[in-house]
Amino acid sequence: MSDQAKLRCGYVAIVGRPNVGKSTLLNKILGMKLSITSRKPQTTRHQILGVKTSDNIQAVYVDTPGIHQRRGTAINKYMNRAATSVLNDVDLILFVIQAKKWTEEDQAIIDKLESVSCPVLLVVNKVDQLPGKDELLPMLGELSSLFDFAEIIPVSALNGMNVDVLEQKVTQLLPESVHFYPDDQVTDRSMRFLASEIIREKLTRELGQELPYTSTVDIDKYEEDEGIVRIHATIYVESAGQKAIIIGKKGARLKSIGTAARQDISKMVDSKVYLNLWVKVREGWSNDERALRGLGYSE
Ligand SMILES: Nc1nc2c(ncn2[C@@H]2O[C@H](COP(=O)(O)OP(=O)(O)OP(=O)(O)O)[C@@H](O)[C@H]2O)c(=O)[nH]1
Ligand SMILES: [Mg+2]
Repeated sequence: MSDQAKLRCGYVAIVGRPNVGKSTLLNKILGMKLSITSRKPQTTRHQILGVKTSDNIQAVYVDTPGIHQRRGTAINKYMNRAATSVLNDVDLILFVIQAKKWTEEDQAIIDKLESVSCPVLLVVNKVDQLPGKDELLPMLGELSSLFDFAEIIPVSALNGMNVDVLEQKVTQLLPESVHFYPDDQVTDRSMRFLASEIIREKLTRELGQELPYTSTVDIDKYEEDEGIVRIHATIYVESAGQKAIIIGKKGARLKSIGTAARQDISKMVDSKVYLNLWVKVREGWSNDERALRGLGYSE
């Protein structure tokens, strides 16, 4: 077998504080929308695998929830665990930060990286937001003194700038290995799970700042019939007030969340979709370990 034909495969964790663009980056690399994104921090709540296979090379990316320092609730702890547990289990780490916005939360992640043994690439995202290019070089210089990064790569996950350069670097750092997934597989997640995520994205986007991390989506029924997918889903909130906000005047808000979700799910499954959404109150679910497990938050 020639050198060129050798198989390479490895796990690549995408980590960073909330809202720096980790999921946007994964979607750009895959060329499709797999992981949900929003302007609000703490959008991603679970690990999600995105598999990219090009000829003899397979990169298995792991999108993770933003590592944060908000204290307390069970769901916040679950999200931090989901993000940090990958650090010692992967072949390569992409540590994503936002250009010109270094925070204590970024520093806390550097401290965690000190104990990992795989290479770490620093991905400086959102460089499209920098007013001038001359800011870039001094900034990269400063960042290089923080940690022994394998490389520092400025990108824009949103418009794709330099993402190909990042992918080339990833490829070089992947170990020789057989492929872990069939070459046409894109994720380890079921359509049922991805449908619940799409509904949660629409909910997050529709509600903006009004509803912090107190809603979740549970799929009650997911049935594929001839030519149509029928989904019954429940949105759980923590109070009657939150329920009223989501339903909106004469049900208008819930309807628009449902319509947007149905369109995206339909695109994903490439079929007609019937979507029935309910909103229910389940007090304290986000701080109740048992309730969390029942709602799909378990390792
Ligand atoms: N201008 C600009 N905006 C970006 C870029 N990448 C991501 N964003 C925006 O930043 C926001 C957060 O993006 P996400 O991909 O959801 O961020 P995340 O790191 O996955 O966030 P969590 O899942 O909450 O940890 C969204 O509004 C994105 O559109 C970029 O390169 N440039
Ligand atoms: Mg995310």
